Amino acid sequence: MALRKDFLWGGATAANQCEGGYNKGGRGLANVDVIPIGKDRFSIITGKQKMVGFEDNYFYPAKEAINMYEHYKEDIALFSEMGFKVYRLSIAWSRIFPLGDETEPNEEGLQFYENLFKECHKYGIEPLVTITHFDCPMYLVEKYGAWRSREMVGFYENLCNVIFRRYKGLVKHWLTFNEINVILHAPFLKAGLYFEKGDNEEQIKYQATHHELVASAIATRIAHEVDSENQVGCMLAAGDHYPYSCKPEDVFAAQEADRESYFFGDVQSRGEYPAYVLKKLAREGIKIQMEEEDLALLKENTVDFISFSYYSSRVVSTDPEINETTEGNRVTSVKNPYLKASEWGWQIDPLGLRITMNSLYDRYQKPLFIVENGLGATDEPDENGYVIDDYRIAYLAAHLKAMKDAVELDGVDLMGYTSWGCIDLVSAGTGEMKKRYGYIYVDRDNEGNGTLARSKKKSFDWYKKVIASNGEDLSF
Ligand code: P53
Repeated sequence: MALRKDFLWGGATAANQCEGGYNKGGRGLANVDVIPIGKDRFSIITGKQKMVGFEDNYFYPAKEAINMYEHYKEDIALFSEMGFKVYRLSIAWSRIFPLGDETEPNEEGLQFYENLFKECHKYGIEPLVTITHFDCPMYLVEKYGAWRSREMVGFYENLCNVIFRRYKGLVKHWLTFNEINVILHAPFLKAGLYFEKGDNEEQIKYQATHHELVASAIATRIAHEVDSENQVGCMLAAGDHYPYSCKPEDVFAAQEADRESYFFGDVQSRGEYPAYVLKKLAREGIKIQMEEEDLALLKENTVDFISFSYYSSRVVSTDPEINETTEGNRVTSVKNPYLKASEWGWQIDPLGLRITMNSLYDRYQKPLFIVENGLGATDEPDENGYVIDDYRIAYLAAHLKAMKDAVELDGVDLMGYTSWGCIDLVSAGTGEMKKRYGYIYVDRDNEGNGTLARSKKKSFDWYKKVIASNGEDLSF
């Protein structure tokens, strides 16, 4: 069994990392706008340091990003030249509802995405839309404490009602929350949560999680009601945990670490809080406030497919001597001595993708969709401005090979693959432009200098050939 004939090849971006135009078209301020590059970024992302507006002496890369707000036609034309069948992007909530709690949406914001989706369809590209990719209107953060408040469910429901109706016929594939499990590790970036002295962080994070899970189920319900063609996916930051050794304690620790993420997928796909989470919450004294209808909502509105990001596997050890860590995807992992790492310390493990796909498919028995994967690297354009990114091609080719193995040899049902940052954009983790993932180079640096000119890298033509051959030809 080869890849599906209608396999959805493409690339992925997120509004806050590429659009810019933070104050254009009536857009309101969002949490993602006020996260600067630099040494305070991590404490702001994690909600330990409060940043509610722009302060002097900081640079905020999302304000302009790569200005896709004004360049989207040119960018989509380039995606089409590569043969994209799908383009994953996210809607900036505060373009549609600038404050978040209005009853009437902002027409200019709605029109922007309508134009963008129509531009995709001009080339036969299906938009795959993430409803929220880390963003939350800043007004909701300040007035309601963002997702810690139950009222968020209603505001999100309004957003969904508006966009599902407006974009009916233009969008069929939806993801409710990007990397929903990242709320535990990057609560301000992911869900607009910051903490005051004396806050019970775990309590707040799990309560906010419950609100997002309920909101996700409601979104799924509305999507199906509005258009029976709509398919809704959950979106998990994935990457299996390996035990460092075969010591049973290590194996158990790895299982527990996996469950921290599975919890979200379990609720969204199976429709129930799993027993291991209920036990953990009770043990830790975390009490989730639920409304009467919540459990039925979760049960009756499970997702149609499972989407995930995969950059790396992770390693767990219970041995205090084994403590050499790596800077892996925000959640530090013990270093895997068998793997090499990227310049940013993310360990490179193509077989881990196949392993992760098998774990997810065994667990949920629903079609999978890889919606993020790729290598963040420094690119050095040559004298003609051309980037020969063989390192990126090697990473992608190895991962695509592993992906095909999971499909062809293991029988995993896979809908598509969108590589992350198909055009260079701002890094979510570090705020850098220098950490590039694209097939398309964008002339902009960490300080915001550059012409924003787009140019094709070597990987552009390679990916075009991969898509044209439906993944048969990975050579370079
Ligand atoms: P950057 C945490 C864990 C795994 C992936 O990351 C993560 C994060 C948050 O940083 O981010 C996802 O840009 C995310 C994208 C992000 C991409 O991975 O730090 O969905 O927004 O850009 C890559 O290299």
